[in-house]
Amino acid sequence: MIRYITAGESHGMSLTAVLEGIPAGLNIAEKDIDIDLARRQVGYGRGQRMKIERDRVKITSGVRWGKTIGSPVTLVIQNKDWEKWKEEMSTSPQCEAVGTRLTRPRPGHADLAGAIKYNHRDMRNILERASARETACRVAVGAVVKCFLREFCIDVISHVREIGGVTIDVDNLSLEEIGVRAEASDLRCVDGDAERKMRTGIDDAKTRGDSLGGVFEVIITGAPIGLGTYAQWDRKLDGRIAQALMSIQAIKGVEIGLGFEYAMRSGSQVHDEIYYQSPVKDQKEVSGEPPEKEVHLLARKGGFYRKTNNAGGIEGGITNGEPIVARAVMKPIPTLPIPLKSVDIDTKESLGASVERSDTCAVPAAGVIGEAVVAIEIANAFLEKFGGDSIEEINRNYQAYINYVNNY
Ligand code: EPS
Repeated sequence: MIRYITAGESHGMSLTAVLEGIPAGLNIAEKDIDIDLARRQVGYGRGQRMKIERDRVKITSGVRWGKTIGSPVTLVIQNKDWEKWKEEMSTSPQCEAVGTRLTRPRPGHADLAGAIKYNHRDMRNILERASARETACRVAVGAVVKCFLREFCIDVISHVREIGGVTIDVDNLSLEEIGVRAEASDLRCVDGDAERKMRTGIDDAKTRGDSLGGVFEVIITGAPIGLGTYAQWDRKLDGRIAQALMSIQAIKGVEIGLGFEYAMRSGSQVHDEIYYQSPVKDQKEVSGEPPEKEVHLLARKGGFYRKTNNAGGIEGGITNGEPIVARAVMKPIPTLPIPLKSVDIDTKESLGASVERSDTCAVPAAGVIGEAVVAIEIANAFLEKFGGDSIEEINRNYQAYINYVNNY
């Protein structure tokens, strides 16, 4: 099983993730991770911080000569802005005298509840860790995990469906087209008209000193039938995906497949009917040669399939072989240039909340973070089923299963 923890404050020296359970023999390079770190940084509506940072990872353990060796992988991302925050964020008690305190909690942020919980009189102790900057670590972890999934032809894409009430209005795009269009748009939006309106909405919000939220969608292709299980509540894959997405800063709701729209339709209108087509037999399987990657693809070209995917690829907590589709809603960022009412925790006076530098809208970035956290859940379900200590061992287990499914 893959597990990881992250550490680091938004304006601290660096962010660190320690990742355990990545099998040996996976090709991994810092540049593979940097690509996703850069994708997390773009997005129309982001603030000044993203102009300061050029997030780059340093792998400091677990990889030798370009391959994982089975020991914990440590990923470190330096915060460039740290130079300006050296004293404010110093670990030394001497700097407390020159530091400033934040005493007006922002509605919608962890500030007040966190300060009371941890007995802090300075909101900075809360916001530095509650900040979405931590998600750079999760994207780095996710990038490693995506390399693992790609070994088995499992791919992850995301796109933005809605920002500030403007929703995309395009039907019948292939998954490939969704991926291509999302990457070409700085709002990660596949619909040009909606994108223009979203942009205007973000500009207006910025002018008003306000912020906007929205909805993104993560799609996983190539996952085989049978990941996750109905047998125990905490092993249901949809539940695990929901938890992972909900753990992203500012996420307030998650849907799988049709999601909340199920409430508006009857059973006969929503359940994905089952069809069958003989799987294409692979020559290598017949001849007993070690199968190659193409075999995974062949396995999905035939067998049981659906013409619709309202279930979002998961039934009873188990993948059914269709693409996995999960959506999440992000609330508007709580740091507002024109602040909402708050109370000073020292004087108990009613005053505007404290204002920190922030983004107007970070929904496109949240989509990239969504890719990472969902990828981690899929990889874990995959390892549960096909687990081994090296890529070769997992591949053998996986191939045996695919051959079995093809003959089912
Ligand atoms: C973020 C870094 C932060 C914010 C934002 C996301 O940088 P700073 O606080 O220095 O401007 O831009 O953080 C928040 C949304 C938040 O609530 O703190 C990042 O790297 O994604």
